[in-house]
Amino acid sequence: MTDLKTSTGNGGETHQQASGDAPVLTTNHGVPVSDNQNSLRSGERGPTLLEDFVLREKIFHFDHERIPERIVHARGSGAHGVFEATDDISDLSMAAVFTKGEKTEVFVRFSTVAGGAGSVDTPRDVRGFAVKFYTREGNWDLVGNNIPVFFIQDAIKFPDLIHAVKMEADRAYPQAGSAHDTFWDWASLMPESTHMQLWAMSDRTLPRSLRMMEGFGVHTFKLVNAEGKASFVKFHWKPRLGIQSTIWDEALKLQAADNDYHRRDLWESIDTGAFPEWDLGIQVFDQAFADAQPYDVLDATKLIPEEDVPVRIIGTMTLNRNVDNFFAETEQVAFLPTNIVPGVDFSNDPLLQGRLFSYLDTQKSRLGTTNFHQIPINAPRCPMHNFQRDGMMQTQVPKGRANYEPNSLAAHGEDGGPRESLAGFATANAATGPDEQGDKLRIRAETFADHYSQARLFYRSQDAHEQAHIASSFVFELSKVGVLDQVPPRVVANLRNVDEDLAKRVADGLGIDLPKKAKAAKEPIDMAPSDALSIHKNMKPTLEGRSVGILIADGTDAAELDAVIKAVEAEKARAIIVAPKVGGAKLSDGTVRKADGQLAGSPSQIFDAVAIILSDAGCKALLKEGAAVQFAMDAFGHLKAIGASAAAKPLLDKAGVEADAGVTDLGKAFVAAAKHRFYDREPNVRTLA
Ligand code: HDD
Repeated sequence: MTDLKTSTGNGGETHQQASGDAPVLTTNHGVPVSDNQNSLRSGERGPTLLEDFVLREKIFHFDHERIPERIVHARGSGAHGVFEATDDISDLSMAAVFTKGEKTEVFVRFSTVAGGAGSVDTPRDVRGFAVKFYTREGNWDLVGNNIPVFFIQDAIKFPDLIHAVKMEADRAYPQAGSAHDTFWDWASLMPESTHMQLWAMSDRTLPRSLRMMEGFGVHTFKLVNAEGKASFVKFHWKPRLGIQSTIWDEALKLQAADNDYHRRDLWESIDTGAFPEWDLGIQVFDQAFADAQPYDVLDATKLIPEEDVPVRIIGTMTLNRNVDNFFAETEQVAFLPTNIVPGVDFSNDPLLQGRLFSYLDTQKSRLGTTNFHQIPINAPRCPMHNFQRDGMMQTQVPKGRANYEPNSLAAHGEDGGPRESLAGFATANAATGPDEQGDKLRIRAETFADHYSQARLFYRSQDAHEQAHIASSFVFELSKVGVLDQVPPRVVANLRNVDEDLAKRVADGLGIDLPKKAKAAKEPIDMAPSDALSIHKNMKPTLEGRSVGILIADGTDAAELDAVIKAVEAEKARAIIVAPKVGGAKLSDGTVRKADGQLAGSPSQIFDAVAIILSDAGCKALLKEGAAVQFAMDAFGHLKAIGASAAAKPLLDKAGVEADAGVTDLGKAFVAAAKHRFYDREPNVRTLA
């Protein structure tokens, strides 16, 4: 128990002196500190003394608190958890992490890509989905995204992509978004980025919650079994809560309402015991399948339709513990695609091959030392021995003389250090087919030349609402291209190879003539649409893990309110009371009900559905409250269910809420409606491209 005696100094400041079990405040070198409020000075009003090591150490350490932020994925949120293997795949991989029933500690970091560490959570952006498995055979890092393909085919283009998408070099804006000249200038000149452009312009880049995103390893990897037999594999994370996204206007308003919307949502879910879960799935295939496809499985701009190779679920990941310290864990965690374990191997994907250099290199720059693997969040949980020594910030104290190998020190009774094990070899030698060898060339295989067929596949697999969102996003983003008039037509010229209707809608939305179709390096083909690529076709009608905002005011019927709260909580959702004053509202039965949020700071975009429970007098008062009108108007505009008491009707009318399947009374119909979004409403509330 902390036991502090408090006294007041001359300046009125508080001194808290340790007694009992409270630890003594010390310097970094363990010297007790008697006064943490006043620096050492000569006389009461004299100069501060250079010898004040307490002051100097404190300021010195503070001055160096920041480390370089990640060049990409700087804004992130992390959590601890466990992965449990649920299926026996020993015929495919010898990795211990996949042994049925094996539980492996994990750390996950989700991120946006383009923004700085202090940027907001909800811009239109790809999300990073990086998982570190602390397996008993060493760390395996699956460093993926929430989109299964990437913008480029070869890592040599990565610096150009990132320079183009991040804030522009001279003016240092915009922060965290692709809607600007340099990104679209670059993208319009890189037809290979077209498929990922389509994903980026879809609602995939507007996740409702980090807990409701899919994750993908993106590249083709290999699984290797104990006999050294290799199979190709793609990794998928499937969220148990279903995939769900917001819509653009909602995401924009979320930025204003809560910069930390996703970070807070992740933290609070774990904190309240609603642990986020994902199933890990694999698509496994062999060289013969790969050879038969119209795309190259080593090309990271391509996916393998789940209808062609079904996803087999092999385990479940549960995030069950928030970090104790953001910097020590989430900021210092270092993910390395080079971290693989026996039983998992790389493919020759040229994007993956380039990543294998970049991540190790960047950690030295970020964390300052080659010994970053000793930082607790990065350290393997299994024993680790080798002959690497010294370096900055070395924290280990290896004993004896064995810092080289081979050695014969053991013959003299000394510790000779660790030795090689064949356990590591089957992985390194595994091949799926004849190794590709040949002349040294800077060249890309002809099988990488088709840049449009899968973009078309993606677009044509979406429902009509999703297609409208994609077309409208292109219009929005290209409308933000300033002086580079040549860029929007160039994007549309590419889109003509994807889908003529899409190109027309974008050109029309921009108010430009349809440009000549861009010349395709290889003519696209029509692939069979894949339902797995649509969010809407895979949404789960559920309230689990969601939240319902309940707007009340003085006079709200207490029984009606309690019934809604009960019904919402029965669905494993959170009921959050919003009132004009955070102290609460006086209900019909005379009791005062405290609010979870004040109306002005709790707009409806932060909820999945809203209930508006007002008395006649309460409604009358709220009619003059812009935030209340906006609450209903935005819930309607963001296609959410609205359950309202009869007396709330004037507020709904003022907000322009029209009767439809999503506007209900407060009974069972409301909870049933709250499990859905009402996309059919959208043409009534906004014009889409
Ligand atoms: Fe990367 C970070 C995902 C291509 C270079 N990347 C980073 C993170 C994720 C990804 C999730 C954040 C990890 C964390 O939370 O700390 N990156 C991807 C995916 C890619 C990809 C899915 C393509 C399939 N990346 C890629 C390429 C390169 C990099 C081609 C360089 C050639 N990525 C980096 C990096 C980062 C990084 C500069 C920044 C911070 C870090 O590594 O640790 O090295």
